Amino acid sequence: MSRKAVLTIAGSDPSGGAGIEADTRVFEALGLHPLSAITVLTIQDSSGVYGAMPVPSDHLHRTLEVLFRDFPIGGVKIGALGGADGVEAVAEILDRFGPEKVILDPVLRASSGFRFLDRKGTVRLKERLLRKALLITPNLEEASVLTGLEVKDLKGMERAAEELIRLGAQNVLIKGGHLDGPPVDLLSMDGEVFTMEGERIEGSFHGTGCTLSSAITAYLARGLPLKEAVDRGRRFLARAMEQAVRIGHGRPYLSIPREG
Ligand code: PXL
Repeated sequence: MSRKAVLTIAGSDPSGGAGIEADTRVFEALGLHPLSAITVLTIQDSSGVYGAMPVPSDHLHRTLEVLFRDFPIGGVKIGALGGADGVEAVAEILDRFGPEKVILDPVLRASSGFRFLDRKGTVRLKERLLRKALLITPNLEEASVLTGLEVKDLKGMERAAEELIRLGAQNVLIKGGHLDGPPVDLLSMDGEVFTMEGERIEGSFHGTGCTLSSAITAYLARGLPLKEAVDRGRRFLARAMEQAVRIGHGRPYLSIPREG
């Protein structure tokens, strides 16, 4: 018996909806062994994020070093990073161990508004992590902050994707969930641009970005090519949203589908 290991480098959400807690459940559901390195400890519930304590970057660095030395790692998902020092620690490890399948979800703010990465951290992320990822998965706001462009419609998404590639990104998925109208995602891959249509599922959910990026990472680790991994990841997220459940007093939580 063997099982592939995949790694999430992300923040912890004690309420079990986003971050590490979402990612590890997705990996498990898709038949992979979840490794996790926590970057920041949040305080949150189903209504919002109330605080965050970054894990000291030397601790994060040592955690990653120990995991990379022991496990063959089939894929790496990077989520919230908590600060410029954390960005640097992750970049150094990626330089040293050179994993092939790295998915970067450039989390800057929680959907409830709480800021995870300051300006310095954002600049460092652009300089040190952007080019190392096989795919980056910004939402509209993140695409706008990273490029300095207005990103409000499909045209804006196309321009932002082009700019992100110019800045060094290998492939870009801009998520259109916050568009007015149909939620179209835009994938810029190997010089081609694909628009990926989706059904609007009414409601405001917790952990959608984390679930999508970890599902894509898992499908890549299972050996699917990037485009298919993105397609399957989007379908996985849609199912998790359709089956969302209200557990706390605030927003509903996703139900992670059992099979992949
Ligand atoms: O969805 C962004 C996000 C990422 N990571 C953690 C979070 C959140 C949103 O709340 O808590 C740990």
